[in-house]
Amino acid sequence: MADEIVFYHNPRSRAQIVHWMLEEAGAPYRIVPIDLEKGESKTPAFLALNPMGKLPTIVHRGVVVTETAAIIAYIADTFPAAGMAPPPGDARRGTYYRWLFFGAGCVEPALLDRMLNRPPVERKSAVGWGSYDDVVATLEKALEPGPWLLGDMFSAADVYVGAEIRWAMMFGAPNLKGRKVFDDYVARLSARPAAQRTAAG
Ligand SMILES: N[C@@H](CCC(=O)N[C@@H](CS)C(=O)NCC(=O)O)C(=O)O
Repeated sequence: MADEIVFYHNPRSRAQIVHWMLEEAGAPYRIVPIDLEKGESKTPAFLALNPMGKLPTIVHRGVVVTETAAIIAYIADTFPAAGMAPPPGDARRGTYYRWLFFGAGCVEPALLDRMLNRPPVERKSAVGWGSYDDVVATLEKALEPGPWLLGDMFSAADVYVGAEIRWAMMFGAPNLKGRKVFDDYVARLSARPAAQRTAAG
């Protein structure tokens, strides 16, 4: 297909989030499987696309996009009929950006602090994501009104931040599973047909 997105994928990676997003958006795509164990993300051909040698990576209309949050936002804007992002000029766009960037800049490093048992930093004021506990408390507050981060509007920010929360719960990160706000949010996310279609890879 002429306009299809070439999607370099491995289901046991952050690329899974992009797979879900592609399905939510109804975007045309073709999967190129990448075996990370076999070093397929470190070949000269792949490194020419993404010098980080990482997934997810997409190519669309001759342009390479990397970084999960950027890819998610790109798909939302490129396929606006899916209604996955408030359009520019809509006040909700501010809230949308807020949580998308919070996902990449705060949730991701805070989760990795916990999952990798990194020692807490001495001066959390100097660290952009503060602390794991502050990040979780902030998410809980954002999700309390529900059902989504933007209230009634489901958006690409839910795909990204929701996938992070779901992943963290699966790996036993503290203070998520068993808290009603997070349990209910993840149940709503998991019930989405696009999430179910891509759950197996
Ligand atoms: N900042 C990147 C991180 C991507 C990343 O770390 N991907 C992992 C898989 S989840 C990867 O490709 N690892 C293979 C490697 O580094 O060799 C993003 O947000 O997409």
